[in-house]
Amino acid sequence: SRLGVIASHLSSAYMASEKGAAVAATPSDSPTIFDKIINKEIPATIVYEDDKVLAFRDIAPQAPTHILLIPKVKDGLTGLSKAEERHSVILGHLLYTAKLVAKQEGLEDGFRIVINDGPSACQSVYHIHVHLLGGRQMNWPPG
Ligand code: TR5
Repeated sequence: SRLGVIASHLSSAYMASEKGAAVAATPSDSPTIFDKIINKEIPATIVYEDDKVLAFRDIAPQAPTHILLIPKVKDGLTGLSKAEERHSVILGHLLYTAKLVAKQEGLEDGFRIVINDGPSACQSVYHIHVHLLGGRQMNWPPG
């Protein structure tokens, strides 16, 4: 089942975090749950797709609109901290796509982009992803 897939992934890759509800994972370049979403092995609500990026709704939304944008080919980009100059094009494409999806979602009044990197930021999936959040007033500073 979908929940079973998620649960087995959680038990193998996740650990409890001192920040309570948030979970962090051990950094690794192993395949992640996002590869299964890219390969359509597990379902996701895809809102945008092209040959390079996939955008789908976060399973645990933190705002009325909460979408993740990921590169279809990870190419070592477990997180932004692993970026090399060759990744500049895909990184730009992810951000430009986030703008397109924000418009598609009707976020005319604003939106927030988040990239969590590493344990201190509570990154939980080591396949780089851009969070697109909107549909409510976002607060600052973030948690
Ligand atoms: O914490 P970071 O920044 O690494 O963000 C990872 C995000 O992936 C979290 O917001 C999770 O809620 C989200 N996530 C995790 C799973 C998942 C998902 N979004 C959509 N579908 C998902 N599936 C099927 N399984 C997950 N384990």
